[in-house]
Amino acid sequence: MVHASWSHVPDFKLCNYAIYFGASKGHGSGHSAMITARLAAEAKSRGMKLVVFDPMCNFAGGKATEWIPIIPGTDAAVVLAMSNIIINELGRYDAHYIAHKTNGPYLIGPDGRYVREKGRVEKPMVRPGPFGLGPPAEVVGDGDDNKPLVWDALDQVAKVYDDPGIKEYALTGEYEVKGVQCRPGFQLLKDHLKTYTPEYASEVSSVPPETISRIAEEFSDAAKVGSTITIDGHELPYRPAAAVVFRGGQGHENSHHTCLAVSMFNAIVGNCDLPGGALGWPARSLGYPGTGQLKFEPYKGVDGMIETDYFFTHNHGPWPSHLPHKSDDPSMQSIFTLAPFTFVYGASDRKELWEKLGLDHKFEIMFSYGCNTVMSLANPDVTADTLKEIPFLVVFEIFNSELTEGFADIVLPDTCYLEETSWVEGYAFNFNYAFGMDDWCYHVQQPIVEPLAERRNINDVIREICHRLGKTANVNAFYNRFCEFSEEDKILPDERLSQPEMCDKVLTHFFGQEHGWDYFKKNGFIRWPKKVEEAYWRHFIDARHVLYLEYMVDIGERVKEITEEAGINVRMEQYTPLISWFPCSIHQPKDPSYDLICFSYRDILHTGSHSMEQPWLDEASAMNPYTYNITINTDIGRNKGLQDGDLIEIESTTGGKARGTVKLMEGQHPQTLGIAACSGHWTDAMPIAKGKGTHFDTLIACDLDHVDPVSLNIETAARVKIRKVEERPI
Ligand SMILES: Nc1nc2c(c(=O)[nH]1)N[C@H]1C(S)=C(S)[C@@H](COP(=O)(O)OP(=O)(O)OC[C@H]3O[C@@H](n4cnc5c(=O)[nH]c(N)nc54)[C@H](O)[C@@H]3O)O[C@H]1N2
Ligand SMILES: Nc1nc2c(c(=O)[nH]1)N[C@H]1C(S)=C(S)[C@@H](COP(=O)(O)OP(=O)(O)OC[C@H]3O[C@@H](n4cnc5c(=O)[nH]c(N)nc54)[C@H](O)[C@@H]3O)O[C@H]1N2
Ligand SMILES: [Mo]
Repeated sequence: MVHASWSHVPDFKLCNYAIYFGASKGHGSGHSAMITARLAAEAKSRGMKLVVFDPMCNFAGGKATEWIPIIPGTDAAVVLAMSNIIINELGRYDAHYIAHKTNGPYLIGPDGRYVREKGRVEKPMVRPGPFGLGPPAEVVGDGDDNKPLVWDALDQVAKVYDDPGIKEYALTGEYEVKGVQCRPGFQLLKDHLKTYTPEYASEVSSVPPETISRIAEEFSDAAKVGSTITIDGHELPYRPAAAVVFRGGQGHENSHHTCLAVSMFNAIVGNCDLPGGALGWPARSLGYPGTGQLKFEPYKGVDGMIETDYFFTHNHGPWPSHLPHKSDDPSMQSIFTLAPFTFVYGASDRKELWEKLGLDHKFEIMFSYGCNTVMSLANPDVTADTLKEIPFLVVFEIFNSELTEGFADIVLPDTCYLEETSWVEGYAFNFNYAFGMDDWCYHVQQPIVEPLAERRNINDVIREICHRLGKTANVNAFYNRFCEFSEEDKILPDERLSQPEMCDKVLTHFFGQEHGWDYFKKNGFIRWPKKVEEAYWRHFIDARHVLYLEYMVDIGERVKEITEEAGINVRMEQYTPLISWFPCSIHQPKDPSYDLICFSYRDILHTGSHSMEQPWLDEASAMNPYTYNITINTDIGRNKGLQDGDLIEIESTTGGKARGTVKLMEGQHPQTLGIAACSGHWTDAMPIAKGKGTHFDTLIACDLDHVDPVSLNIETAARVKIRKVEERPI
């Protein structure tokens, strides 16, 4: 929606002031962990100031110039208060960026919608179905024949937003257009932000008001709004300050608004995908110079908003999003069209939801590849309930796990990365490419040992299954489309390519005849310089992102209609176009004896839940005080009569119970408990990992009441109480 990417990072090479809201990028976790570790270390030694809002002072906070403890799930309140200070008190925002790169200047009528050239058209436009799947769907926005209007402050007249004759976009004020009173979205936002005083944000987040004001001022100073930098002959805006958010800040019932609050905060200083600012993972490639292949870029879509075909699949679909409609889709994503994923299949209330929607859904088969759903999703009792109902479950794994032992009908031993031949690892997500001006690089995987025992690569197995089903032509058609093979390069319908043959085909297509599988086998990777137009694409591409969430009006109306009719209770207040902070269930316990908020964070030693069985990492984990222990603020712990090594039981408001040992910690927010990684394995198949650490996910729920009602992101923190116990196992 903003960066045409999965996530964002500071432009480490040029940034002088970075703020993290629950992210650990550059400290051994987060995405592209090794690229960011190198760049973050260089930035720190160059003098970049790093301010980390985090409930604990561990990997991110411990490396920060300044650690600011915060109550989980309250980041947006702080961000909005800082935005208020920058816009309304300091008046130091980047008016040019807001006018040209966001929908801030679009005129908003009394109904909350854009004021358009031809007024409101009742019949929405139709575009391909969500994610290119399913039948065509109605889309928010009216398309090219009925554009939103802006006000030209010099000509004193309304024009369509992309009229080449616009002299000066009005960002503030009130106007009358075609008899309608309207104001630019930015003016509405500016007024709305006034309710976010530092005192209010402080009450919510526990961050002192003077800290909020100071950081806002430092950030807007550091951003040097108005300054420019020349790179490779191009003069670009220079904005050496960035704010980023990831799983910590975003994993709550107010996720959609929290992420967009951080993006708005960046937009205020005009720094997105520009030198020194907040960068998405590379979203624009002009193609490998020799062949022009591997080309992708964001472009101007409906109502001038950013769209991209590359990210995720070649069928992202339009932005703004599709309008909700009733369908027989049990994921409920035809209703919650702003949700990229669904929680429904593993939810404790799924049957109730389906019944209310008149759906009778049952899975017949599940294929699982590289996830341990029963460990890593939410309370295993709930997940197990879903899994038990699936008659046939096939798991591709490299170890036996809670999922294979408890639920799989067939376990297919997959190859591990040391046994694999693959071209796709260098492609996959844009995570594989370094951001900023660092070179492009494309790598492959090649086996360094023969697959052990009966291991077979999933690719071969899936293709074999498809072949036996008579679907080889479909598989080939998929690859032809995915790789964008030319007519003469297309895989023939009945052709069955081995993995090395496929590698050769794809690599020569991308990088030319001289760079086939043989070249990569010898060299491992290929690299080429990035262009300014790629690294800092925002300056070169005419496309906007949202500050005013106009899509919420139409989408909200429909969500309300559909869910009310079905008798499903959705917290509709989040369907507002004005970016806001909303309290979550963790902030409002019905029973005050649940006095702590328990959260989880990445341990740099571990990956997901599965590295817990690695003997070396187990040894290292036992030597550091965090991996296998539950952290609590020292004073609070002592007040509760606890000392290091004591056993406690944690009970959450949603009925989960877990046990583990305590580690008192000065650098921890007094109202919180921290649990590292995803530990607490219980299967006999993992004798090293079994019984070590605490299974955090037991404490979290998976149901409609504990998701963000817009993005369907589940609440990843829990409201809990603790008591001292004598015995360990649970
Ligand atoms: N080593 C390692 N690296 C990984 C992974 C791994 O398992 N191991 N997993 C990968 C994956 S799948 C992901 S999604 C990324 C995640 O990447 P990040 O989101 O960067 O990693 P986390 O450690 O989960 O970061 C969360 C931080 O937020 C803090 N936090 C928790 N709740 C809140 C809150 O409400 N507000 C604020 N301000 N802070 C909060 C935590 O203490 C922690 O410091 O990492 C990827 N990289
Ligand atoms: N407590 C806690 N829980 C969390 C999080 C957290 O921070 N804390 N973070 C959440 C997030 S952001 C994410 S993305 C999820 C991740 O959750 P999952 O994706 O479920 O990750 P894991 O639990 O590590 O399970 C990965 C499985 O893949 C297997 N595997 C590894 N390599 C291969 C391979 O090459 N081939 C095959 N076939 N299998 C392989 C491993 O053995 C392991 O069993 O966890 C979520 N849950
Ligand atoms: Mo993740």
